[in-house]
Amino acid sequence: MRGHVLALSGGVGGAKLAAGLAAILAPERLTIAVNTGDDFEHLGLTICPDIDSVTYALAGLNDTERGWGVAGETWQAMAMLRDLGEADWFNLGDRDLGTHLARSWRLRAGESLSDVTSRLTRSLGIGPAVVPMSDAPVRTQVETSEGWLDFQRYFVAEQCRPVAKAIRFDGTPGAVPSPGLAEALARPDLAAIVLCPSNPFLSVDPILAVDGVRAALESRQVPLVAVSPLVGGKSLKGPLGKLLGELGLENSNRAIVDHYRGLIDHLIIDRSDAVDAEGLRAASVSVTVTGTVMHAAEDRERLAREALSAARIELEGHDAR
Ligand code: FO1
Repeated sequence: MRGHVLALSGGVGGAKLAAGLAAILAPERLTIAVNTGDDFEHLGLTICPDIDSVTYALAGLNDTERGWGVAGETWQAMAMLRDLGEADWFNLGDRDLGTHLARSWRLRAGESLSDVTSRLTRSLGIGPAVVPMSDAPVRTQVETSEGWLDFQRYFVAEQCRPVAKAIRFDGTPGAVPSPGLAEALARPDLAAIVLCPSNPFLSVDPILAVDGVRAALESRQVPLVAVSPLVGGKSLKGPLGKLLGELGLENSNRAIVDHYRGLIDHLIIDRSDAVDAEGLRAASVSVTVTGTVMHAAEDRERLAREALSAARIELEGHDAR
């Protein structure tokens, strides 16, 4: 099948698959809608970590070792901030700061997050539409033994150490999909939806919490393929394994499928979790077992091809570059 592909993504792992999809699909065939629940205001700037992870990955600027930010980054501004006695728990690289400055002043001048994101991604030569899940602020918060923490406090300042009891997305209900996400969901030529390998609870659930998105996915007429973020029952980066335990769920793909019940048709899982496949098929989800760890561009593109093939999407002559 030809047609348009909508990818839903968080940061890091999701951004890698998004980059793989962008490498093999013609730009006009792909919309990447990104979680903004991790966004926050810091030092007067609006930081959108997942949008930036996707943007840097698609522009080939991302730091693959660290998993976030720009490769070859320098930290002079951070050193100055520290000397000035300002908050230094959230690391802002010099080049990355340029992104936050460009975004923040334009938001303050009245542009929407969609407009700003489009401007930034086009300036960096990115072809596919990268859109926020919503232009309205949605803020993920985690309830811990220390009370409700804003996402970056929990994730970066506390390094996910406090035990998580519950998660909420402040601003929902009430946040409507961004124009780009709404348009992609309503496209007559929408042919597939891909859930990138992002944390279901922290990165995908905020997208599903945006008004109408879960309902749109539930009533979809096209295949929805998810790539599991688990590798050997754990996430490569981030707190998914820990979180599953704290929420009383098992560390396996069964928990992912149960969480996405009614939403996904197909789950791509890593070879190291092959033992999960039979149980997933019994739960009426079709399964691909393959290598899901994306070290290099070839891995990202191969996994993207497998996701599209599971969704019965054909590549066309002008797709693969
Ligand atoms: N993650 C960290 O663990 N420590 C940091 O200091 C940090 C800074 C940072 C700055 C800009 C940016 O776009 C992302 C940054 N991240 C940092 C990642 C961020 O916390 C993301 O929300 C997570 O990667 C989850 O997707």
